[in-house]
Amino acid sequence: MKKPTTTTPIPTNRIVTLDEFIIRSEKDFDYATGELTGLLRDIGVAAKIVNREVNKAGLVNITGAADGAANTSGDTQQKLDVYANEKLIECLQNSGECCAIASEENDDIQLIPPVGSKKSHYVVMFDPLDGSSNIDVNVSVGTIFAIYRRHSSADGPATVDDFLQTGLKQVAAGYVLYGTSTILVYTTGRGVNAFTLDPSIGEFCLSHRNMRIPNNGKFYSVNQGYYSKFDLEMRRYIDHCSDQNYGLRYIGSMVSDIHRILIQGGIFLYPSTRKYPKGKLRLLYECNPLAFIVEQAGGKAINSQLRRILELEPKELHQRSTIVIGSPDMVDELQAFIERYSALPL
Ligand code: AHM
Ligand code: MG
Repeated sequence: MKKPTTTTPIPTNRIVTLDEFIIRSEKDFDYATGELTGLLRDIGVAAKIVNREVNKAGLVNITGAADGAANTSGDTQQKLDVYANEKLIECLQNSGECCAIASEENDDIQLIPPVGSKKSHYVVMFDPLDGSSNIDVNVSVGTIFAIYRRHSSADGPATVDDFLQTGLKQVAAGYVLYGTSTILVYTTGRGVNAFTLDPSIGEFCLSHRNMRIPNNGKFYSVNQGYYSKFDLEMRRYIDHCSDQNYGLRYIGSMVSDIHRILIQGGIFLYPSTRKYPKGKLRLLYECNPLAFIVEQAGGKAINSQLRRILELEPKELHQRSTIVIGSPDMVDELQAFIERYSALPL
């Protein structure tokens, strides 16, 4: 829970590492027991380990599909998906700051054994390597995470219900983009800050303070190959983007597309298709954390029925959702197309 007013002065005249930033921000939280701080640090460590392996992909035998593996959504698991999943779980286990995790790569929640007498109040959800079909061709991938305070008593084991909370209940969310540089972006509901990994010192250093998404942009981001499978309102909006000479940018790795939109403005859509009538992206692992970050930066995120992503009630761990996310004016513009052309009652 956040205190209403506190702001923590963060130095502007010298390097601020992720650890220092997290510790300085800790007193903004009522509970401030250090649990959340510890969790964010654990995730930072896991990100460095995954980054090291992603950078070596191609040199060591870690590209390609994992042997016979498919995740619960039926997607082929890459070796690096499995590696990143294991490393995140390992790092979160070490400190005992989290009592359970749910991963896009696992069917069910996984309980984390307590460390000593520590009682943890947090659960963590993540997509360990988003856009992993891009690894073999050296295109950016990312890790996405969301942290929630559990509903259930800290005296017993966590339950699935601890994970089935609306995105509004997120205590923190973030992503790590393994791109031309590696950058960790996160929010605890007090704005969005980004930390670029300086490989020479092995530290994430504050590089983008209080990120604000531009109100408008010149790029739209959608898999236009599915154009004929989209509903009329989406096709009309895409036609409109083309009429307006908006540029099309689609990396196939949502973290990368969202990162560009955070910095340059724009809109990202993944509407329903015949293959994915409810949308492809997962509400808990992808849509909610990215919606929290984008909203914190001044953007908007809704589904194709014009419902705010963060207010959707999850019914199951691997639930999918349609999504429209990005610069506020562009999301409003698309909303007008949905209101005008949708055949479904809104
Ligand atoms: P993944 O979590 O299995 O990697 O799938 C999610 C990814 C997103 O990063 C990306 O935006 C989307 O799937 C691309 O899907 P498509 O190839 O259907 O456009
Ligand atoms: Mg993903």
